[in-house]
Amino acid sequence: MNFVSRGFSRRRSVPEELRDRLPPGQYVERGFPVLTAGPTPRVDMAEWRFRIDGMVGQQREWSWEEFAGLPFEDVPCDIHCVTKWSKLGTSFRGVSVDTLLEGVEPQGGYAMAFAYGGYTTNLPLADLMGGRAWVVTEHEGEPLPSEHGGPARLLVPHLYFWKSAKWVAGLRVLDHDEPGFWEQNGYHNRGDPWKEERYWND
Ligand SMILES: Nc1nc2c(c(=O)[nH]1)N[C@H]1C(S)=C(S)[C@@H](COP(=O)(O)O)O[C@H]1N2
Ligand SMILES: [Mo]
Repeated sequence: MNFVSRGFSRRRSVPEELRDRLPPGQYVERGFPVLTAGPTPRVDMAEWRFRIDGMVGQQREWSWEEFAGLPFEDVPCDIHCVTKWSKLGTSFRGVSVDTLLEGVEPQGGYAMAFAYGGYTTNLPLADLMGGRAWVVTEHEGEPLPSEHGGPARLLVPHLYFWKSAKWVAGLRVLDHDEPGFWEQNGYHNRGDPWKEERYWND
């Protein structure tokens, strides 16, 4: 009775207590791979800004010093890359997008995250709210390394990791949905790892 697939045996090597945290088709990665389309942009801290603009009642912008004065929280989470690795039980520290949206008065239901270096990714505003998205500056107690998006990256752990824009520079609120960089290049528009929303036809 040799009907157990190889994929299944790989899955069985996951410790019992973590098994129900691994979405379908993913494997556990203990390191932290770097995946970037293009070079790592150099971001000068004196020039760094995080901005919320677009269809808003009130545009907001923070310098690094201003941002550092916002309420930070620890974010223990699992992250899932569309290339099939998942990193379970990691942690970041940052400011929740709910906090950043206070007083902004969004006039649309969508957002485009934009980054130093030109990367973009689109999300419904709902996926950025409700304590599910952060702009993080630390990983596991250390400043976020530049190859992982430092000084600051978006973190949206309930969606595939391409939605977590590294070197994030802001959020543009839109009244319609528009595909970002990977969403124009074959990746799924939303990217829920539990539904295996990897590519256009998933
Ligand atoms: N600015 C920017 N953000 C990005 C990317 C990128 O190329 N540029 N790649 C995305 C993809 S596809 C993944 S899987 C993760 C990888 O993050 P990591 O390098 O910290 O593992 O970042 C996402 N955010
Ligand atoms: Mo990715």
